[in-house]
Amino acid sequence: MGYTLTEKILKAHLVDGEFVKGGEIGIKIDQTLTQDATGTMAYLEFEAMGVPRVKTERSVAYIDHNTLQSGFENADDHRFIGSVAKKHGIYFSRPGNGICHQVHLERFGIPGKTLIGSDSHTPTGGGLGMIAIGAGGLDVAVAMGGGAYYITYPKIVNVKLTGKLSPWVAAKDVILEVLRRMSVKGGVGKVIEYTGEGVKTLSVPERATITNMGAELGATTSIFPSDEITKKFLDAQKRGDVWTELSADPDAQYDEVIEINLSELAPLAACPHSPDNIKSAEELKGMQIDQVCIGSCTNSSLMDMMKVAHILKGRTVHPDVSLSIAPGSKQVLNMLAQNGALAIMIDAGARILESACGPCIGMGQSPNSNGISLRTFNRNFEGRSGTKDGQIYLVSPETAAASAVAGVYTDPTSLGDMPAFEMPGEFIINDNMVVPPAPESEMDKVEILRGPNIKPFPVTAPLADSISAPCSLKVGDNITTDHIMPAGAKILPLRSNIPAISKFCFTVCDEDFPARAESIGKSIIVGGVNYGQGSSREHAALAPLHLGVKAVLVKSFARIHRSNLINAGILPLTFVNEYDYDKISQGDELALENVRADIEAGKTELTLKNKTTGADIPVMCELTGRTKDIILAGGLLDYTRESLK
Ligand code: MIC
Ligand code: SF4
Repeated sequence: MGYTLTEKILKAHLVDGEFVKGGEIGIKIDQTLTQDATGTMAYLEFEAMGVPRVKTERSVAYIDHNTLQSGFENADDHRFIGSVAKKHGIYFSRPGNGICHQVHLERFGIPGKTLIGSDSHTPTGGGLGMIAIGAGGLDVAVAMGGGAYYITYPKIVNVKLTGKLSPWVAAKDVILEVLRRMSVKGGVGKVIEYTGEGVKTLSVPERATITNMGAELGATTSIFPSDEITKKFLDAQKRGDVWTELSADPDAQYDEVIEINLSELAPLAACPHSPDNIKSAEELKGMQIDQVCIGSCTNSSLMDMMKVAHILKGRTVHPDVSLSIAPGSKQVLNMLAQNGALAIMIDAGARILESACGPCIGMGQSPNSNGISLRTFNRNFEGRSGTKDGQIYLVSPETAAASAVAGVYTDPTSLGDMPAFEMPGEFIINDNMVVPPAPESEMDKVEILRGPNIKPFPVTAPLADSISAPCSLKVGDNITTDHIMPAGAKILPLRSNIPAISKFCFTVCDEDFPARAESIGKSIIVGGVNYGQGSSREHAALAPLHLGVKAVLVKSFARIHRSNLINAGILPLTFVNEYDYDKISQGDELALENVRADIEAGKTELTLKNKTTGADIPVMCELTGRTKDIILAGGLLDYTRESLK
């Protein structure tokens, strides 16, 4: 029996465990990336581990999220990350160089390699044929130190592409179609592997749009084969030497198969407030809009921008619409400047933003009250834009540009003939904004520059013998990390200060939660299905940790958030019977007697007592050998420190 591409790469990197579906495996990590909003914490953790130089083939620290410097905090973080990078052997992509995933695809990604990044959209690298996975900062710190990265051995879903996209239908519409079919939790525990004749019709940046937004399926990652088109892209980046041909064996076995005929797709949009709330252009056309934002790690490649410029050429942004455009990298922006496309955008009235995440993470450009905003981004969770009642629709760059001009949601296929957009044979290469690390012989001379906002990692403690604590918060289904630990221009500067950022924890759902949890001291959170979907931010675990949360009991978890809870030493529990969710109310006194001894003994089904109602509730605590030890030690940092002793 042949192998899937995922299996081939995982097999070549396997350092622990066996290939049993649902079992835990450890893989060697070749490359890591961090961004600044998760990076400060990741590097504090790396420092705490005491490893002098990174042991990966390539580690890159990007500055792209916290680029609005409305106080000293973000600038201090940039400086801290730059100095840590220089000392410990990490390449430093300076602010202005672009969004981590776009730049990594252009300049560093290599087919067949493994990459983990402290950002959930790291799977963008799957567009080049990498196994690229989003992870918490601590996991990235461990990988930089040479440790393996652990995942559940995934189910592998084959998305077979046939046909060819029609004019003005985009790669974004492909992933929106996959989201329509699979939902935001349909990918949990799975890798999505794209195959079929249709693959050959998609460029690397188009493939990367699809693997990028595979994060919204909850998938571990997504991957495309590495073929002649990959070679062409790498050649144009003057990196053809790193290319290897990679694909699944013809007789590879998949756990699930989904077929998509690209020729049959039409433009789609994800409606508020979930990336799987899909409607067709037909249903939305004519809807009045207030804002259009083009950019983000999903849709900011040169070809995306060239299509936008073509649509804007000789036109003016509608008077009722504000259009902003953030090209994904310095390379893209530079090429747009040199080929004249930037002038076309400026002429049309677009507000050009720096190459960074920007509005995607609420760093500016929040829409007006109740404003309707079309965005080429990947997430439209409630409040993420910075406007609580903002109505965010996720669309392709083609739909975004056509609508910006018309002032209403517009089906781009109404634009008529589409010219052939050819990727350049050579991109402009200038890596002058990537600072290489100091040589090892000089690392001692590098001073680490810490600002006053950078506070140490929160205090952890080994798992207690028993937990007796009230339910401080009960929430529903599909709680995102943007609910747990909101982002945006006001809160993001506090990413290196856990006590300060904790004051905003869960405030989207309940403004009183932080004060209540802190005054209770120890507590348990209860939630529904797919709890913690979205971002990799470990702050969504570290803030609850700071506020005294000892366990989170839900119907089901999203992958990265569950790992982050374990890494923070917070017990992840699931209901054995989902209907028991109704047997707990906020404020109920809950108890897990002898929980430490039970977990030590390898028990996976525990009994949670609701002392207020008297109900005994069976709960699952599925921890494997390693995750069990992490929880017992009080988190990954303590566990790693112990194992390094
Ligand atoms: C996001 O898109 O939600 C972010 C901001 O990039 C996060 C990381 C973070 O919260 O810092 C992610 O996707 O992991
Ligand atoms: Fe940045 Fe948005 Fe991409 Fe997250 S999803 S990395 S905030 S551009």
